[in-house]
Amino acid sequence: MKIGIVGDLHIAPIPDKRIDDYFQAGLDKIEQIAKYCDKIIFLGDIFTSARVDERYVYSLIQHLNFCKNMYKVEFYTIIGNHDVVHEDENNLQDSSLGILSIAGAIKIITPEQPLLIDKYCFNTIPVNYKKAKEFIENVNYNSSTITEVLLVHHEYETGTNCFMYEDFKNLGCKMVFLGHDHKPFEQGRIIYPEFTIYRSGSIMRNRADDYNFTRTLYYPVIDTDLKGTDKEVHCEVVQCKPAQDVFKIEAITKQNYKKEKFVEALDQVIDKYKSNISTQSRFSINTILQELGAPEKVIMGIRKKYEKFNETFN
Ligand SMILES: [Mn+2]
Repeated sequence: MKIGIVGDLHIAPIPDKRIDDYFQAGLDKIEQIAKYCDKIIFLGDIFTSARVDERYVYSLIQHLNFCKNMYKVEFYTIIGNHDVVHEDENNLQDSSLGILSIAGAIKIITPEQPLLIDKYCFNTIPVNYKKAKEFIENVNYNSSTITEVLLVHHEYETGTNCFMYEDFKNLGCKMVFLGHDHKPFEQGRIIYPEFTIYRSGSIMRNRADDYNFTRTLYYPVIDTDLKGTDKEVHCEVVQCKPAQDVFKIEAITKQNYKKEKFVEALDQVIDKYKSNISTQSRFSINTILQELGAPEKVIMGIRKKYEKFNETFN
């Protein structure tokens, strides 16, 4: 049996940087995945807000039911921060995701109701960071017969309110799948002695961020027939249009231009600072960029470039 674990769908409203039919693109991707998998588990943020236009909700219900009938697939999800008001699972009944669930189109996995498929147990933690942090302090999934899988809709080792390796290492789960952050891990996963953590990113490109112009969309699949082998989890590519066919041309050129502009300015400033002995002691690329008014995204991009070549960025 193949279980696809799919990153944020983020249905509606249509992002202003897109020129194609974003909603239809989402439906097409669901169908592609449904053709391949027996079960599909979403990692939260099915919707971009707790209440979206009901036309999207009903079309999505129809489409999920169509896929269920056509491809004999089942849909599940955990709850994402965008799916409920105030990051509170108790508000599910007033949300678009709640309607999806009541309509029977999708089943919701909660900490109280984990999902058991074959010899795999899919657990999750609360969507609110503080509650989630308290929750995992009292959890131990250790089991010798069942593979415990944790589905998480939170930041990991980056940003504020993020989880760290230490938070998960003693939980007794073998795999952790992350939603929320739309940007995938560079290699898709990080392997630790205790568990492997996966982040494949959103299957949608709803923001005109640099990485969305170049990346391949994919999702991890657990093949339960290959349990215990090194092929137990593999990745499947999601076919989609090239970036230039879905994003406004300004979105693409603006991003490239912005980055080039700052890299160029930075080079000039570094040259200047380097030849000036009196300023060398307070030389900081980060500070220079801040002074130039570089946006956080650009700073991050440059920082990554430095780190890629093992150079210090401070
Ligand atoms: Mn989210």
